[in-house]
Amino acid sequence: MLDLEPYSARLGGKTGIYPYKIKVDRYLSDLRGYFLEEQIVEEMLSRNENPLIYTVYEISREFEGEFNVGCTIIYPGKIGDEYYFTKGHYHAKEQTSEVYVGLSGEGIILMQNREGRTFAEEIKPKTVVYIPPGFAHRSINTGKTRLVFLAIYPSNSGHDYETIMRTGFTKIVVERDGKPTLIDNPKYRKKL
Ligand code: S6P
Ligand code: ZN
Repeated sequence: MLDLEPYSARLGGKTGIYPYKIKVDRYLSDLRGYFLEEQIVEEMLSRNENPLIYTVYEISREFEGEFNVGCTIIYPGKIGDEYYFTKGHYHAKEQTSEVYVGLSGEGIILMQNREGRTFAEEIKPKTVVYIPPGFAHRSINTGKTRLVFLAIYPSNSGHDYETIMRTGFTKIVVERDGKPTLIDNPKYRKKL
């Protein structure tokens, strides 16, 4: 039996969780090719405008059977009409699921499986979103403040970013008449 030790961490504050082990910042330049309006992204980057889109603070674990706990903070903002979002990924180990817990702000979790079956759930404080095995997931900040949520998932899940980078999600979330609206993604490509 492994001799592991319990820990506790505090939620809230600037980092969303503290203490944490790993911090990952994702800037606009890391999301090249992800937004619908690619030309806006390229113009911004050519002006050396490279906003921070989201940060993940994580307590990762080593062994199978353990859970990673990560806190994601997506900053408010849009590229054109499209709200800031995370890259989105499948878990490399398809059988693994994940639980998100909303801490502050408001947003949407987009989920889709490899057949293109798509779901969208709201994420906000006091909301839990369950992501079943086999579903890619992306989080979108549709509010005017930071969207902060906790993710709890098996330490051996792994991440497949490549598929979503290539196909995109079937839906995107844009502002229409001042409200977040789900529309078909004109750039979605069915996996070959
Ligand atoms: C990990 C979990 C989250 C995301 C985070 C950033 O399985 O789903 O911690 O890593 O929200 O999203 P992404 O798509 O850049 O990993
Ligand atoms: Zn995940």
